[in-house]
Amino acid sequence: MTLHFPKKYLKARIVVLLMLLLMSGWLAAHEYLEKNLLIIHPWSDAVEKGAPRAILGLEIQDITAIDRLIGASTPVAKSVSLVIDGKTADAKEGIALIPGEHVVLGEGSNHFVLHDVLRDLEYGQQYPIFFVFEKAGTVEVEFLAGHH
Ligand SMILES: [Cu+2]
Repeated sequence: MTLHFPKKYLKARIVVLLMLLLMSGWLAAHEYLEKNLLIIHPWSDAVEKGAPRAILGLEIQDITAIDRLIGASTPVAKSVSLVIDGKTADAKEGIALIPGEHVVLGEGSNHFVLHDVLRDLEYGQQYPIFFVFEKAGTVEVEFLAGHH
């Protein structure tokens, strides 16, 4: 492979690469370790106050005991529902958490929906959310608006 970039851009390219590395480290740090699972990077759509809905996703990893994610609530939305297989789920149904599995919730798969958003969810800002697990109980974390 031959690089055709003039030398004067080399420094700028290195700076950009270092910045990307730092940013990825910072984003990876948005995790919450609970006793039997790791909650990774909860996020939502960035929407304005009054939006009827915003999708909310997260990942769950390092599951060491069978559990079930059965709901969520947040002070920034009137209600939160869980969508499983494209349908609003019964709270008891929830999402099974099996040891060794890596669960990804988000657009195009199972996810949460915030209904009637009560304030602007600004890109890059974090807001509180309570996830409810059958065994782990209620866990308060923060989700990031606008970053998927
Ligand atoms: Cu994150």
